[in-house]
Amino acid sequence: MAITSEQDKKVRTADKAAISVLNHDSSGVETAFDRYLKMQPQCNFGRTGVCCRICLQGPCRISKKADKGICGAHAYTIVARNLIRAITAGASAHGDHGRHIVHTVMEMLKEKAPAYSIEDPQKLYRVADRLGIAREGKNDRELLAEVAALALEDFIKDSTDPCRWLESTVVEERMQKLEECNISPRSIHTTIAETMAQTHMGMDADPVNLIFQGLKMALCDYVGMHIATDLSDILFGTPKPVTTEANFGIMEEDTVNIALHGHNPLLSEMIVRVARQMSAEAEAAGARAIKCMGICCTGNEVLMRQGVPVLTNFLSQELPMMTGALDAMVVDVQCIMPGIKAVSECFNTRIVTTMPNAKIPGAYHVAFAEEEAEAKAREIIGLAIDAFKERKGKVVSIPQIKHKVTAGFSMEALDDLLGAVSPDQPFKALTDAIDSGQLRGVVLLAGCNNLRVLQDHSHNEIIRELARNDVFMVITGCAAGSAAKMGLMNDEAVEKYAGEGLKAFIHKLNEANKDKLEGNKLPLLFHMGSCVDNSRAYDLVTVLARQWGIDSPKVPFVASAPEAMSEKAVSIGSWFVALGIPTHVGVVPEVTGSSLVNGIALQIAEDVYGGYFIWEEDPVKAAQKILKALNERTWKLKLHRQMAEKYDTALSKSY
Ligand code: BF8
Ligand code: SF4
Repeated sequence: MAITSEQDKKVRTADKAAISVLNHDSSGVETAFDRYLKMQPQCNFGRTGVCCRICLQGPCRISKKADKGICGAHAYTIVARNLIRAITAGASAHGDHGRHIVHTVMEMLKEKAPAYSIEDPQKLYRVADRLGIAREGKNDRELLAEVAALALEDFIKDSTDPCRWLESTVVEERMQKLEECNISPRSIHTTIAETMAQTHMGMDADPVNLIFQGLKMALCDYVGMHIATDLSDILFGTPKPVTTEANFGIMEEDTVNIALHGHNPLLSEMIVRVARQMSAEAEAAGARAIKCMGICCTGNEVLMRQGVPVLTNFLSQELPMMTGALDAMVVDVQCIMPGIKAVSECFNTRIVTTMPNAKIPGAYHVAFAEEEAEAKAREIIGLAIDAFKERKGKVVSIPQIKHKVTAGFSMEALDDLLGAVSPDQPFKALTDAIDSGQLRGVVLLAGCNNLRVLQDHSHNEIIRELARNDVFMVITGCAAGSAAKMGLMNDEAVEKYAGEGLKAFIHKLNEANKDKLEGNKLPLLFHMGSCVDNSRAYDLVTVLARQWGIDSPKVPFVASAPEAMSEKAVSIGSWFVALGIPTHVGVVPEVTGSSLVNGIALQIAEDVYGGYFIWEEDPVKAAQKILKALNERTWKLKLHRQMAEKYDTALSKSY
């Protein structure tokens, strides 16, 4: 979207509630929207990946004047090294998240974390079966101990056996491919050490070797997030459809408003639970109730399991405070702007950090501890109630914008819904719809916001265009926050935006599941959760591949991160590519300084893995490219099936 006026330049968002806050704020408080403008122009060496700061002789910047670094490193080495260090940081973040949950499970099994329990034994059985753990004669705790021990092995083992969470969740042909290319990782922590060593000054200068290591690292990202998803479901329940609301209008003047922000459900689940028990304390302070609401991926976690409303997504995380109505923002890890502290000072919001590795100077810090999780949650809610007491009676300005949201579509929930149409093979309902041309394929919308593009605009344009073209869409992360805020993640959006095929498909599911949905109807986009739950999205690829009897690069599935921002997004995109999926990124990553590395991402990756990147910032053109990628795959699949039928042979394995 063209930025035409000075005001538009400052307000780089398509979210009406965010615009309203930015336009009406007279406090002069600085937000990311201002800081982005102050940061212009940004350095093109960094932007294209050709700045090396790996040793103390640097920074070395590749230019017409200097075509190599001081040590002789070419642009391709520098770009590849920077890229795979970003992947390593992303995989470390997801790995750390997953390992924290493994640790909590182990503490729980030692009776040291009394607030946690096995909420979903059925999920435990499914995970144990998938990992090949015999269940006979074992109770749930013994079984969980074995699952957790295997999870820990995927973090630390030194043997070259495949990671169990990789091997057990991808089709056999994909695993063979990863082994053949020597990118099947030993374990998460070993691979982090390998990659950091390989990218040290004076180590690997071969860009192809570096990129292969980067893909191995990215697969560790996948393993870490899959472990996080599985164990979170076991501890807190596997998501089922829930309906609630999203955007700033969910805040109320007379409730204690608490935003839960970050990624890890370990504390936020406790806060939601304890908030439900503390209504008397809130009423004593003059509040009608305590209202929890989510930001970023912690928001997704409590949305899909507890029906907690969505406040906002990444880029507008500072703005809810500027309404004057937010009493506390509780943060755990990742994607937390340090800028929230300065904003909070002007608006009486308590910023509460909780994790030892994500503190903000001057903020309240309540150290999270598994053994006293409920007491910590109580302490934090107490801080929010104190803030409410100080705020009571003061003017607040809450934009009255909110939309209905239906979320919580885990693979289990999809299996259940599709099973109402096709009981013996639930996902055949989806493959049949694609085979018949009713649906064009499946797209995952994922990823962040990024000030390089107008907030939420690309997400929304792409979603509408794909809906119009009958694409079945799943969604995670801040893309989901965007769709929720803008009124796209509900049944009304089906009627407004879906093409005839998609509409008919969703109507059929509604009809078949009438009793289960209890008056609710299915949304335009199927919310699978937080960013770690991109593991669920890839489980969908695997299930579809198995249903068709093909390897993943033949599945008409595309991933798209229209407003990617974080190193985690770089990592996720890279494993999607290695696992055979075309992946659109709407903000060109820092690789264009090497035509060789850029060429690997855009083209050569496809020859080797079947997946490849698509860089496209224009959302309309991006939607066209995504549709083209889906069409190529449905066409090829159809042709191969026709040939197999005609000559009575097995379906071609090639892609
Ligand atoms: O892990 S989508 S801005 S919140 S990185 Fe961060 Fe990006 Fe949001 Fe979730 Ni994912
Ligand atoms: Fe420069 Fe080489 Fe050092 Fe990088 S590793 S900063 S290119 S001398």
